Amino acid sequence: MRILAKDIAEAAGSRPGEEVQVFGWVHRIRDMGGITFVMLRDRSGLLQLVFNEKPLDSSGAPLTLESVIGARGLPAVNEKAPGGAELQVKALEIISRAAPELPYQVNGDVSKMGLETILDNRILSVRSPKIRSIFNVQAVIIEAFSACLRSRDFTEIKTSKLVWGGTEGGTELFEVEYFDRKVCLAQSPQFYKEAMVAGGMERVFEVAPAYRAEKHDTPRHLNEYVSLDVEMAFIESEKDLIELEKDLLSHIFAEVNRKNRADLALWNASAPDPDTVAASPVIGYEEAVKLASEMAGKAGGGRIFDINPEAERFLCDWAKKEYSCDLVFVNEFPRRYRPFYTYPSDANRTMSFDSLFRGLEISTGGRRQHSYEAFIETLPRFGLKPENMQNYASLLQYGCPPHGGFAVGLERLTARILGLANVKEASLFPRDRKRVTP
Ligand code: AMO
Repeated sequence: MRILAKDIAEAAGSRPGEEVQVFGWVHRIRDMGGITFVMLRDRSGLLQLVFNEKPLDSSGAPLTLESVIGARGLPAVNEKAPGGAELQVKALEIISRAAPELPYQVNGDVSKMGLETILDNRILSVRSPKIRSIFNVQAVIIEAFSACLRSRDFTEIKTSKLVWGGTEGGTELFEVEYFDRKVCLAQSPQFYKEAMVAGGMERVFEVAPAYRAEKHDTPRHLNEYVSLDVEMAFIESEKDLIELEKDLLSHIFAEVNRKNRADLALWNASAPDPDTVAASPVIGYEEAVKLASEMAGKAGGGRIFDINPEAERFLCDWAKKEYSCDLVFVNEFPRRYRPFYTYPSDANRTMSFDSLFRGLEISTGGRRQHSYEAFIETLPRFGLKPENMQNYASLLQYGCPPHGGFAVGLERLTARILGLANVKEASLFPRDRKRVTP
C-alpha cells in the first residue's frame, strides 16, 4: 500500500508487519558505515528511510540528493525520527536520478541563501520545506479570500488582461503587439470589475495577475503581481468597503492561523488575531500625514509630506502602540493622488482609502464615479480627453449603481504575514526589470 511521509507513525502503529510503499525526493543521506539513513521528502513532509545495505542503483551508482525514488519496507516506531517512525527499507527503486552537482542546496539553511540564487533555481528552491511553506500560506489566502466573498454572494469573474489602455497611471504600461496594433497588459481589472457591477452582477471578485511597468527595483514592487480584486454595488462610501475588507482579512488571518500552523512556525510568524482586525483604526489622510511627520521628527528624521513608505511604517507603529493592531486604514485621500474614476467627497478629497499592514500598503480602494456626466466633467482635471475615454465611460451610460471596491496585493499580504523582506520571495516566478526566467 502506498502511504505519505506524514502517515508513517500511523502505519507503524495500526499495521505493524505490513509492508508499505513511499515515493518522493532524496532530501538527505547519512552514511553511518553499515547502515544508511536517507531522508525522503514528499508533499506531506519528511520520512526517515533505513537501509542496511548501501542504497545503490541497478548500475551500482550511489544515490544522489534530490533523485526521485520509491521505497518499499516495514514501518517501525522510532521516537528520534521525524514523525516518530521510520521505514526499514526492503526494496529501492531509483525512478529519476538527479545530477550529482546541485546548483542549489535544497536541505541547506534558507536564511543563508541569496534571493537571486533562490529565484534562479526555483524548481529546486521550492523543494526547501521553508520556501514551499510560503506558497502553502498563499494558497490558503486565496482560498479564504474566495470562500468569504462567495459566502456573501459575490460572483467570481475572470477578465481579459489585454486591454486598450491604463487605469492606474499612464506611464506604467506594458505594450503588446496585437496583430496590426498595440494594446496593453492590464494594470488592474478596474474597468471590467466595474463593468460587471454595472452589468447587473452587483458583487464580483477576481484573482488574477496585474502588470505594472515600474522601472525601479524595490522590495515592495513586482512587474507582475496577483491582484485580489473586489467590487460591489449600492455602497454609500468607502467606509462600507473598509468594513468588508476588515471582515475579509479577519477571515483570511483566521484560516491561515488554523491551516498553516506548521508553515508559520518555520518562519516564526503568525497572522494577526482576527479580533484585532475589527478594531483597526481608520485615520483621515491629512491627519495621517501630520502624525507620520511628527513621528519622523521625534525619530530624528525630516518632514513627511505624503503617505510614502516611511509614513506607512510610522502609521503602523502608531496603530500597534495605540490600538494593538497590525492594520490601519487611511481614508479621504486628496483628489490629486487618486485615479480619474474615484468618487470625490468634496472639492479636494475622495471617498478612497489604503490599508497598511505591518508597515506596508497592502490594498487600495474607494467608491467610484457612477454618473456619466460627472465622470466626463472630471476627466480634464486628470489631463484626460473625454473622446479618448469613451470605452471606460460606456460602463456608466446605461444605468450604473453607486459602487466601489478595492484590491489587495497577494504577494504583499503573504510577505507581511510571514515577515519576508522582499515581495519577490512571495512570487513563484517573479518578473522584475531584469528577470523573465525561469
Ligand atoms: P493600486 O494600484 O494601489 O490600486 O494596487 C492595489 C494593491 O495592489 C498591490 N500592488 C502591487 N504589488 C506588487 N507590485 C506592484 N508593482 C504593485 N502595484 C500594486 C498593492 C496595492 O495596494 N484599481 C486599484 C484598486 C481599486 O481601487 O479597486 C488599484 O489597482 O498591494
